[in-house]
Amino acid sequence: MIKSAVTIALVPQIKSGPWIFWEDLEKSMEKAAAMGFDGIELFTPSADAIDPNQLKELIQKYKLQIAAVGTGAGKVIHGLTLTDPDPKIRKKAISFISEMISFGAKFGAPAIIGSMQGNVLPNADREEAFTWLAEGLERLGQKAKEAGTFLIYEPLNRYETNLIHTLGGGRDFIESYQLNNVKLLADLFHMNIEEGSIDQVIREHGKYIGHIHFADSNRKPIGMGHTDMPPIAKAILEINYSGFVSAEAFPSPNPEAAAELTIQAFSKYFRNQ
Ligand code: LER
Ligand code: MN
Repeated sequence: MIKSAVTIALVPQIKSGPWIFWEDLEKSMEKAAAMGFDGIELFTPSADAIDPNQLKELIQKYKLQIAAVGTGAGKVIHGLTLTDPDPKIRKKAISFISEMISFGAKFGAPAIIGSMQGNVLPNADREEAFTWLAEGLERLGQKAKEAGTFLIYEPLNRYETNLIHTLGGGRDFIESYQLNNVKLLADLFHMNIEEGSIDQVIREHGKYIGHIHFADSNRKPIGMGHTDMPPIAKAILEINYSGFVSAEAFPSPNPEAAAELTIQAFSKYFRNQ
């Protein structure tokens, strides 16, 4: 069954970003649980920012799952990416993400590689950057496997990376480098910018999709933009997707209302069929 999730960001440096809840962890979890979400997606400054025992108690208390953990703080706070030309930085990026994988795996949650993929720098060799990315994803996919989970790679829109923008590009990359244990993230906001037909692309890449970011065309909660959601929801159901549909959207008009709009949209499209 498809599961609902809402994002909680605990990284002050990304405060203007597309995350629904910003206040302290427990208050956000209490609200998410009261609204009926199945899980939360967490963005933390590092793998040791939250005491795992405390988080274990909270997820039991509020009956929430951890849908996924974001790794973007590695770039925002420490300037790390998997495609930095400096091997020492790439190594640090791999260690940062490895620790996030171990942290998430304690809760059965996969880690997401979004902005940590980086960019090909001007005048740099594009093939070399793809090789570094593939090396990183292969090692981290292996690490996730050992930890009992999988790794999520997220194609981002052209304004955030110059590497891979579409699910098709992600699939070709996984296939050509024969990456193991790496799934794709279908972020409906990025897809709205980069894909032709979102529902068709979802149908074509069903077996590759491991996580979904749920946001409208303007990155506000579903229903606040012009994305034509019914055919997209139909495609998600048709591929028998059983992961999380997670609200990575701006807290517009405010976190509580954004979460409410999200859970209503989620119920409309995925529960009351
Ligand atoms: C960034 O735009 C994004 O979609 C995140 O999920 C990646 O860190
Ligand atoms: Mn995303």
